[in-house]
Amino acid sequence: MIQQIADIISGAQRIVVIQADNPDADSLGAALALEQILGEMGKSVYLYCGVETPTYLRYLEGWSRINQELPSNFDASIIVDASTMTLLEKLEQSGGRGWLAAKPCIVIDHHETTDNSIDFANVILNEPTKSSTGEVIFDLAKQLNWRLDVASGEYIMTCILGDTQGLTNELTGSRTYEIMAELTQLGVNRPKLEELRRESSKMDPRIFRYKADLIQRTELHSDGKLALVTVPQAEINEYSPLYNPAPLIQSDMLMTLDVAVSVVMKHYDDGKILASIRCNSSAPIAAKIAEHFGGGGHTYAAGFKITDGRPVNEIKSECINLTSELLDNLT
Ligand SMILES: [Mn+2]
Repeated sequence: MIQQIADIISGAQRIVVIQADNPDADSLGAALALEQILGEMGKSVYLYCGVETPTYLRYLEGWSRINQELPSNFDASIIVDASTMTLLEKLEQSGGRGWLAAKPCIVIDHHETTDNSIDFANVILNEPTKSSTGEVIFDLAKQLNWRLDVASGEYIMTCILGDTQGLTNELTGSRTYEIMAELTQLGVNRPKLEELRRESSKMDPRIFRYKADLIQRTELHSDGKLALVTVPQAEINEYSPLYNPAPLIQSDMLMTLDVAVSVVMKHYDDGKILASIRCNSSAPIAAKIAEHFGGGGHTYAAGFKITDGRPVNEIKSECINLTSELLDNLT
């Protein structure tokens, strides 16, 4: 498989690197690392992603070189951080699938599940034991004697830190630490990368004050286990363009002693209500709450939408009662 990858790369001059429709630090870092590595080898590399790069990732120099359309002419493609066509809907819609299938295609990934797999790929290098696509690329580079420099090393470290949430989650393996050490030896400066990321995620002073407001207004119910706040249309208008109110407050809610469930309810003038639910590991009930209101999601993160015109206070009381009941049933 490694040899096949080497052959495809050496036989190609113009290479397209493709990110799926859910760009994150790993897929972006992987794409930029490949651009750097292959560029150093004298290849021309074209970066593609069907959706716009989220603003929180734009601290990575290079995001602006990503195109939302495939080039008319290329010799081979590399899809990073995805092994399923389900995540390549934009490409499918634009008819890009046929273009890719006509040329050699390599998939580099680390995801366990592969339903609806990319059947036209010539090589699928998918290693679920690795923390990130960046880690797969690092090991691939070692095997193929691809030269890594500080720039590609920084992108690979960004991949690893992104998917492992700063080396804190279970994706972090012993190899991950070894690679972090090797990248550090190469000259990659982790504190510098952290500072760049922090700088770009700083909040507007208006948001800082608004956060205090939300904290003041947060109600604690169910013996302090449920934290809930409602956000009216006027605040959505004023603050949502700067920062989404739910992520602004929900991790702080869950870091409050006894709080196990946090709910942020946005209510609009036209009667629509959008709720975001997050839970701690002690209360795996987010999906159950959401499903009661016709929504859905995961055990610890879910949401629902009400459009039948029922007033927010009614939905709120129902949510408080239901959550109390579900919490009681846990014990
Ligand atoms: Mn990944």
